[in-house]
Amino acid sequence: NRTVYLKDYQPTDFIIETVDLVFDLGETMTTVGSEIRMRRRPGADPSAPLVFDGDGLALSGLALDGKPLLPERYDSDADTLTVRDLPEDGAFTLTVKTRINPTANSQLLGLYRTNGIYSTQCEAEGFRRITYFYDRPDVLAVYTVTIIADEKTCPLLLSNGNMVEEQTLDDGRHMARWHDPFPKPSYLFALVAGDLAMIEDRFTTMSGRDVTLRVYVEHGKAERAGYAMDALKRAMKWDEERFGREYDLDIFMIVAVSDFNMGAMENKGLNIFNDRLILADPETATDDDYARIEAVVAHEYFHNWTGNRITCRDWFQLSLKEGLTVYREHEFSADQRSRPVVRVDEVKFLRAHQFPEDGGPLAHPVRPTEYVEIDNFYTTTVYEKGSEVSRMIATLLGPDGFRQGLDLFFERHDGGAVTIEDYLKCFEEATGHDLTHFALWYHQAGTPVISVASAYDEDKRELTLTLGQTTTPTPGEKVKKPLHIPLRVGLIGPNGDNMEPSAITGGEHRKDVLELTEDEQTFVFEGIGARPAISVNRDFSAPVKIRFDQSREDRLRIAGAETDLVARWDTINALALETLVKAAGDVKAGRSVTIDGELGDVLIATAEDDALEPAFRALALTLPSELDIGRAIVDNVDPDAIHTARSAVFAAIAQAGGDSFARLTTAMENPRTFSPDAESAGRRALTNAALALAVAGEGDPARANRAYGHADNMTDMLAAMRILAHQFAGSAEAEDALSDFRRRFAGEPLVLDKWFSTLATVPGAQTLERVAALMGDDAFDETNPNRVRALIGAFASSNPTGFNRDDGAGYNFFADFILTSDKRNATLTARLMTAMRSFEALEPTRQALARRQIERIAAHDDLSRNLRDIVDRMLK
Ligand code: B3K
Ligand code: ZN
Repeated sequence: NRTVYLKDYQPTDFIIETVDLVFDLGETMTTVGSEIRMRRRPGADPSAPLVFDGDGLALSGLALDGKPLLPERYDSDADTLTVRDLPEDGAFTLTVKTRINPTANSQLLGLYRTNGIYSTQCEAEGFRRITYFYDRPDVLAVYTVTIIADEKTCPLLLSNGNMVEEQTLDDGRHMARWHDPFPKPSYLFALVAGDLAMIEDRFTTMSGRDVTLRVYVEHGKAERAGYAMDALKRAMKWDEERFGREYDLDIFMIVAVSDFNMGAMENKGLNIFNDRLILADPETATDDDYARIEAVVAHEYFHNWTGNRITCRDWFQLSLKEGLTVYREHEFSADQRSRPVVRVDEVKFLRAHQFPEDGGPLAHPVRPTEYVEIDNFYTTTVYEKGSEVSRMIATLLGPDGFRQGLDLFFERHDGGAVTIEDYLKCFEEATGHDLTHFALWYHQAGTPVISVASAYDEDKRELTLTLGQTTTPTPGEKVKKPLHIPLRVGLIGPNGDNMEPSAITGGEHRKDVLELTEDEQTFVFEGIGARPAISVNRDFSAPVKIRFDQSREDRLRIAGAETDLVARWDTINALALETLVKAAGDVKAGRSVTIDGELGDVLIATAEDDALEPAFRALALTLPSELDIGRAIVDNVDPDAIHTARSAVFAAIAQAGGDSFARLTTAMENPRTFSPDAESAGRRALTNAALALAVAGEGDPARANRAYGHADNMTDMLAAMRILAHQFAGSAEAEDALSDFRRRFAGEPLVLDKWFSTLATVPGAQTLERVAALMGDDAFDETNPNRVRALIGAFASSNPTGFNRDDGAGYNFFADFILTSDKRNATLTARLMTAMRSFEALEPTRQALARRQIERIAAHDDLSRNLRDIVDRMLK
């Protein structure tokens, strides 16, 4: 297997100026003609051959300046095209012809045809499955694309940029020509052809330019595209106001397709989306779906500047566009919704996905230095940790400093393919800050652990905080250095007020943000009249773990009074987690589970506090999941003990707050007509969190059953069904709701994904048989990534007791699936496989069974490069 190293980066020997592509679309045979205007790079070796990338291609024609090339001038195989004796200087045109089969393309990478729609996915290395090319992000060219297809089945012919010509041809065919004036790398190329419905709107940019906006969806689904369109317009406006970024073409298009490997793709002027991230109406989409659609539509739009106008020099710089764009997306969501609630969701996501990645066999820096398969590096580390790194820059520089640095970045690098260093330099030059030490966040993997010790001196009115930092070794990186960490700290006085120190000494700080730079540092807060409760990492200012042996009394003060709601939630959550971890230990040791009353009191008081927004109260009322508990236990994890313990704690809290929870299930008034706004969503979230507890306290599904029957929107309906299915598994009520749901949404694959996931995550050993049987359900389709993730993905990654059955049957089933799926769709399969990346945290019996199955997969010598890379790293 090839390994690609950052240190080997070399610019290409040739520069491409323009690319003229002609697609003659046929279901099983599409011909692709590519006319490339290029020249040798000044200073390049005058005898160097041209070496283009391919992937599974066959060359069907090759010409230089219009004349066919003699066989001795070139070599081609599936993966490479080499052309020799090209002009030393001066421009020339190379014409390359290939034939591809879009229908047979089950990898969903390159040009593929599913459901009658031709569409493309080229990032990262899909363009080379269409034609031979310099398929790398630092080769920017101006594209003209001609599409020829049958007019009846493909009335719609789309590509990047603006349409410049349209013509009817003979034999029922027609053509359209698109021109994109902005030079771009091949990974941003896109083509869509087929028959789709469309909604249209307009946007006037801040400089007064009129832009046409279109969202294309399957026929019959146009009414479900309105929310995505609305989110797009809000994102366009926000990016102008917040970052001064204006859209640059006359048209912006989004196409929703049903077979898509990931969420969405930011192709220039023609974003292609997984339809689950576009389609929404109250009957079929949950509040979470709406929030996700808003975020991803914005994310892909924001890429127009961070990614497209300025792109990456090479794929090691992926976080340059992804981390920054996630940060922009997060800020957008925070401005559109409740900032603290959005932030808590980000923290939960980071802890559930990025921390385990960073602490396991697949750990890598935000900017890796080597890869075997770049597809496997679209990770939560590159995306979400990368976003946290940009957020920390904003924290260290302040909002104005961040904006100045970003303005300089846009001004200096527009039209460029750049590196993380280029990005950091802009902040340094714009603000005078030195980010040399800070840059280590990009290069060192692992989650830092911050230890906190405090001492209060009443006579001196001083609080001393001693802060240490360590990062545990990660694969290939034994020695860790201290990072530059911005840590926001709050002091909460005896009456719950924020205490302001008269001075902070002992190290750099920017207002309440301490700047840790060494292994250990001591900060002194002066002018503190009483011993405060210390709230560390407010707003989750740094993506770190905190070890602070704080008194229960202080934590209860924070849980009840902290004005930074992120830190307040964090403390409430930590109190619950501590109880749950202890309970799991009790179960494992054969002791009975006891819970202290204080936890219940805190949860109930928070849930009932009308001064807090409902969405926050719902977050507080949601106990850490079984997976969260497992991660907190760290090793020797026994999923069954955790399940028993969590159920017992849940039941005890449900008993303690029975009246409150029952009252809260009806207390939130919702307007008669459904609105997906964040506030209404928050009320539904609180109602449903309370419902889960209320029925647990009552030990009777009746209340959930009624809620299911009365639900007039998908959020409430799904919540009720999940409560029935998970808390009353096997009951007549649960089975009735499940079969009602299956029947009601028989023609709605995206809604049935929620049904598959609900069933796949029912706790307990028996779920495996159900999952296996569901693979035979008419609605299941193993070629569709959404179905696979909804059933198999949910089972493997979100059902700890079902998947980790103590007889290993879950792993065996999964490994069988992985081996067949790998032949079909390697990207999807490698991603699924990461569900097992933390197997070494399991107790010894399960760990051995899991390892045996991973080894069984690894023993096959015909694995895709994607899967090979993942299993090899997992077993290293
Ligand atoms: N840039 C794409 C992701 C491409 C993944 C390729 N394996 C979507 C996004 O991050 O916006
Ligand atoms: Zn992105």
